[in-house]
Amino acid sequence: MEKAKKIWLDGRLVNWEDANVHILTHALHYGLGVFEGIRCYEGDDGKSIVFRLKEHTKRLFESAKIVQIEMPFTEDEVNAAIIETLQKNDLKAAYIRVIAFLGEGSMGLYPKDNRVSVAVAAWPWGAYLGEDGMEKGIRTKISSFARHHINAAMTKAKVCGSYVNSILAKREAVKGGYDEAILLDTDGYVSEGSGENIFMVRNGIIKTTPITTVLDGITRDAVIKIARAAGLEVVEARFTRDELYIADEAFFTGTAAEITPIREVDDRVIGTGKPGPITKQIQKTYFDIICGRNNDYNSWRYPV
Ligand code: PPE
Repeated sequence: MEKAKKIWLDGRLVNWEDANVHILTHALHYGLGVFEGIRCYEGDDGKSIVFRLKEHTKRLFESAKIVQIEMPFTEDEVNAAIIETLQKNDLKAAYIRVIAFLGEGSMGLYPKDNRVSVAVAAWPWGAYLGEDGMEKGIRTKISSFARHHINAAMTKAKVCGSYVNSILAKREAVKGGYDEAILLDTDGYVSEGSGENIFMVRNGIIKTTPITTVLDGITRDAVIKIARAAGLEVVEARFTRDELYIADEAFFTGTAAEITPIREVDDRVIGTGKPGPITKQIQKTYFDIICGRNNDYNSWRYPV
């Protein structure tokens, strides 16, 4: 990974190498931390913007609320820290990682006096599933690992520890020769990718998983709004793996993955095996908005 110069840690910028924590950091042992992944883009005018910054910070605080982490900063302070981190690192385009976690103090499952630390790091990160995947689509496999049950892990919260499930699924898929995993929920319906929401298109209708078992993705929300504004029908409904097999198009959405077409599921070719027209249309609008070529959603572009 490409490093930047500074990382914001608990209120000040420190050198990348000095942004360290103690080995008894509570979150390292038990996973109690919440995070966000956000992207900063350089627009066609050469100015940088953060995509839906406030929505991401809001979700970070909602994640913290769900798992009862008391945030030592306000949303405005976190937003300012993100902008400062981008500016001081001279980053025009970057992936931003914000994390709030339980630090050292007591050990065990009843943390009392542990300090909550907050950090913001940013670094250049290209196409998450490869440039080729973004253009031609990726090959996916239904995972043998189920997505967390809604009462086992809190699926609306982006909790560090929950991502062990994602890593198991992703490793299994990649080891099997695929690009990404698709996880089913505990009732057996399609839920999401290891780090992406999923959409399918069949007979002109776009379908995505209801937010019940999945992360309430900010890219997912953007795609729903873009599609509906273009007059396309979007349904939030459960669907099965075999409905996905016979879809005309399918794609993943996420901050890291952006809009990545899916060209195969379990060795079944989706549609023509190439990104379909609706996927391409939404992908184009998404990047036009980000680059400032489409001004319909200017509130999504937070200036750096
Ligand atoms: N589901 C999961 C499980 C998930 O982790 C993400 C984001 C999404 C859906 C899409 O949400 P949104 O980014 O708001 O559209 N995954 C983040 C972490 C990826 C990683 O490898 O780390 C991301 O995309 O930043």
